Amino acid sequence: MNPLIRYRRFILPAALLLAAAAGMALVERAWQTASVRRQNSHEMSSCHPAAAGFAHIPAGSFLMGSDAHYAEEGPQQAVAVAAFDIDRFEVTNAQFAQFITESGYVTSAERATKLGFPESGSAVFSRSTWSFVAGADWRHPDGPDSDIQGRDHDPVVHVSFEDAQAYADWAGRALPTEAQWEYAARGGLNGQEYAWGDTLTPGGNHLANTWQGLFPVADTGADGHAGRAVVGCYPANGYGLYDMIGNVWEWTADPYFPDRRFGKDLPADRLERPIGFDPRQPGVPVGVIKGGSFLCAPTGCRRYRPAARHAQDTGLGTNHIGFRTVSRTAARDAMP
Ligand SMILES: [Ca+2]
Ligand SMILES: [Ca+2]
Repeated sequence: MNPLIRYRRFILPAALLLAAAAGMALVERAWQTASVRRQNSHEMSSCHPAAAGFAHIPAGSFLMGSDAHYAEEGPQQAVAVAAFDIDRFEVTNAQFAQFITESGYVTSAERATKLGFPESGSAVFSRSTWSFVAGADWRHPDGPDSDIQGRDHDPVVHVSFEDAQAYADWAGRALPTEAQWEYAARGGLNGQEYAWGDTLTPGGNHLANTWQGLFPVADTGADGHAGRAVVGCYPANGYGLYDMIGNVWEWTADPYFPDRRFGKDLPADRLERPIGFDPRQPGVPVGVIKGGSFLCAPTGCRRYRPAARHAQDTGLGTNHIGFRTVSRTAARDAMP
């Protein structure tokens, strides 16, 4: 048989695939360019980069979790939380820099060899994929050639659980428990899907920095930002808190278990607490992160909801995980 005839059934599909890939790349580049323009104009007009401070969260009970989405979010149950106060914003690069200057602390990413990684660095999502990038750390969020010049009010990233805990200790504060975090994120609404109600984009308005478009190929930035945003660019929730949903994921104090009730009787002292368990990465110490990030899309990760939770290697920060702190309290959440 003529080789051309033999292989022509493969040639057309291959050509179509190549054309599709090239087309996707062009679309991605065009969207990214447009997104940067939207981001710049958005940050000029509606962000609160200089804002700081705490919000008081009153004691109360709420429906924690959800039975309508991912299995690890259930069961939905009533949980009582004592009063506390919480940072209104994600911790920023400027705040973290002050901590580093005053304490001399060195982050996990900067001493990654001691944690078993081949060299210092961290996990970076870039060009549609995750990779370990040598030299990536909080000062170099996208890799060694990047920096945080002019990004004082971006949320700090590439912080491990240990780093976040060290900051909280320095500040005389604590990381929120999972229950505290979710209670605060709901902003006084009870049992609703989102931090602002039951509709993701009410009236077509985007109320958090997430991902629009085909994940992980192209983020259209329809919400005003493709990638991290300066803190405080989206409306506050009912408690006056910004970016509880989206922008960057946030560490909680709690170890991760597929069923959150496994942790309900653990001692409050974190040093006495187990390292958690995630069947998808057995043997890896895992903590609970909440809120989703700029990478959460309807087609990829629908975790831009207060009930959503995710397991994260406690030793590994990434370029989409940060944190905020709460006041110290002796009271544990009352989970049935
Ligand atoms: Ca976005
Ligand atoms: Ca957040």
